[in-house]
Amino acid sequence: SKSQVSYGERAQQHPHPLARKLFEIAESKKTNVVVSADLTTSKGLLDIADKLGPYIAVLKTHIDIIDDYQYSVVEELKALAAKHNFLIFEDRKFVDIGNTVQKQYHGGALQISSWAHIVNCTMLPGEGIVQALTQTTEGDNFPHKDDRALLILATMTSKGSLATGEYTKLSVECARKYSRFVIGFVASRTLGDIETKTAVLDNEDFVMFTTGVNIASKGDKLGQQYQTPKSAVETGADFIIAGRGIYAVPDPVETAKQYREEGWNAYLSRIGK
Ligand code: 6AU
Repeated sequence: SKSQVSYGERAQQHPHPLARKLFEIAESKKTNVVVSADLTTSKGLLDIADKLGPYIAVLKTHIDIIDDYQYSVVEELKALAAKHNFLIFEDRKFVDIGNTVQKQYHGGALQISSWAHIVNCTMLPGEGIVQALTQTTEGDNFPHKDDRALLILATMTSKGSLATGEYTKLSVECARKYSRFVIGFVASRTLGDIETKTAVLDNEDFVMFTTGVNIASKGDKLGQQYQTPKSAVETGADFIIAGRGIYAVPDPVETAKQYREEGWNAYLSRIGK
């Protein structure tokens, strides 16, 4: 895997333009933090995006949990992403037949493909979901092709998850087959060795996003399971996703800086610096 290679080098080598941009952001801002901004009001979301913007590489949204959602919210979010140089990841977890996910991604109430750089999907429906999402970014009338990418949810952090074994194996196979749109995974362990027994090939560069990251807690009452930024990066995370550990504490800015430092130091020791 590419886990011993620096973000700067991966920025130069990666075949996908959005992955290159992501690694450039990480390198220049010295951060591998993704804040999961699971706030339920527009104001809450935009405030956190503006305050934490300087310390994060990616802002992750669940746009459908915003009580007072209007399209202007994502326009403001886009402006903040430009101001602070971060990417937007809508954590939509598409999970349906190809025909349905195309409509959910491109049009509808949320217009996700018009503003989210990154989206994710699960492999439960089989290969067709990845094929369908990939296909619609390749049409002539889609203007954002180089600026959009997909992550496959290859394992889950919740207790008793069934995203293991054959499910995870298919995630890796589809990431390979559709690498023109899929840049990596949301997953919690090094996929190649542990889950699939299929070693990730040397020339591949799957970007690994690891969630369930929290410095102060081991889990919640609903089955979420946490590890620290350090252990996530040590076991293969390129980007660490933290939600409540950052936005739901008294001082989110100081805490974001702390996650950034821990995540960055673990990255530096991983690449031998
Ligand atoms: O740090 P938390 O527990 O407050 O938030 C974790 C965030 C939530 C979840 O919807 C999401 O990460 N998540 C995901 C993602 C990112 O796809 C996968 C998973 O297995 N576990 C998980 O918590 O927004």
